[in-house]
Amino acid sequence: MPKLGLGIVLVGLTVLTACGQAKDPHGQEGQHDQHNQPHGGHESTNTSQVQAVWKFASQTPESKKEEELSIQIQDNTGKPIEKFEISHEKKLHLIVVSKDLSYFNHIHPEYTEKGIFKIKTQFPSGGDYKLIADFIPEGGGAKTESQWIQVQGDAPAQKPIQPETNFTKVVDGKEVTLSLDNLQAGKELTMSFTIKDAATKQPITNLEQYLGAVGHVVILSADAEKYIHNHPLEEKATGPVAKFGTSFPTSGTYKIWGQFQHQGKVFTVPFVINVP
Ligand SMILES: [Cu+2]
Repeated sequence: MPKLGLGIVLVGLTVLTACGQAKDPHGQEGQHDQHNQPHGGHESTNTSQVQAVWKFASQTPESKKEEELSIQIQDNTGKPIEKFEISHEKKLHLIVVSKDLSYFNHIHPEYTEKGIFKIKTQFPSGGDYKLIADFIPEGGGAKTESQWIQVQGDAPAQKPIQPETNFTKVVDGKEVTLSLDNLQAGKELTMSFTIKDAATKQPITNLEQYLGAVGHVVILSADAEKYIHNHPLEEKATGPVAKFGTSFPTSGTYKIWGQFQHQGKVFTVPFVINVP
């Protein structure tokens, strides 16, 4: 089959509400950096409305193969947006999740030119994935653009997304406990991760900066439609506790991934919770 250079072309248009907050095409609020980033506002520049054009270099992405993804950020007239603010050390953050949220990846496509970011990545198996790009056009507010894609290859049975019964777990030799005060939809709350050495049970007090903060948290609703990205209340904390302010828009099941760095290695700890 001849390759025409373009793989699949997918366009997601950001729709703005009256108050300027970005909404994704499914009508959910694109929440981002709730406590420290401005919303889009009523801007006269055309960065107030953006769209992303998602392409794979190959005809169709396949699992277990290196696939090159390009994401072009455009204004609503299709003109490339070429200048971006650096947010947490990067111009664009990309979250990749499988439909059942069992797979999570947080990667950073590199800016090339003409509004295009590129990255090579691998998908562990076939099936549906959601790609979520998080960025700030220069002079504009934080934006979130997302796209569902289909990856060819053997697809394992989907795993049910089940709320945890135990909020302490061990990942990469760290014992991590999640606690949430005031857990209720629509309420501001504090989410705390307490991190110990799993072997010695000693609190870890020398967490390192990861992308300019003690940790990063990404939250998705079970259907992957509601996306929340939080940064710590105290960015320069070093452990054993990392606190994040957040709010869940509706009741239901959510998956939370906390990412931290210790002794040069990043570890990711997932928790599934039920929000009343
Ligand atoms: Cu990132």
